[in-house]
Amino acid sequence: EKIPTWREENITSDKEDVELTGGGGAGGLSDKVSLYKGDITILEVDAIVNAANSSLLGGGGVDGCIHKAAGSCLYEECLSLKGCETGKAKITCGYDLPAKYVIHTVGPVARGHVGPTESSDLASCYQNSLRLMEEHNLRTVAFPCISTGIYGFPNDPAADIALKTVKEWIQQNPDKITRVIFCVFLENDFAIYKKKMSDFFKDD
Ligand code: AR6
Repeated sequence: EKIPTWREENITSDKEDVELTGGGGAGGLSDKVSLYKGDITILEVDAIVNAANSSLLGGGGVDGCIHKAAGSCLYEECLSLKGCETGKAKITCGYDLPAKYVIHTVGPVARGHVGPTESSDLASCYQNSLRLMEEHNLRTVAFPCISTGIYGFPNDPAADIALKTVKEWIQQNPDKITRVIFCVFLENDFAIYKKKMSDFFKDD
């Protein structure tokens, strides 16, 4: 039987820790990534990433869900950050969330268009979020599909950028981050990631 090179984790909020073991990679690339479909706000990880806007003061989509679940202290801390540029990232506490921290990143407003600027800004969101993980010695992180909702980045190329950027980061920084969860919310993204992940994270 073929050993899967990625895993779908059924993570529930009543677990003390997100227990993510097993698989055939023996410390390989595929042991560090998971695909999870559902609400990012229930994940008990070191940090969840928020697809925010440049004000960092909340909005709709995943941003609205995160602020609602974290409570008003998150808004207060975000006020003190004085916004964030596209492609950059800033970190706050997680407050009422099970996640310890929230990394707020601002994806490009694509409105269906994928040009070099949109693509490099989206890659920067993932890179700068991972950089903050390292700076704060955080090991487990969950990413939503940044920019693919209200900001209109087409889902398929966005997944390619997310997977490629995370893969390169893990290859270049193999020791620190132990788990990256790709948190998809829509069936369409689940299908896209499921198909692509087995290619991107093959263990040789
Ligand atoms: N958990 C995980 N993913 C979610 C959740 C959730 N609870 N809710 C939605 N998604 P979007 P953007 C998915 O629009 O395109 C906000 O107003 C959603 O299905 O949240 O970067 C901000 O304040 C989609 O796959 O973010 C900004 O103004 C993905 O999260 C703007 O939207 C991202 O969709 C940012 O737009």
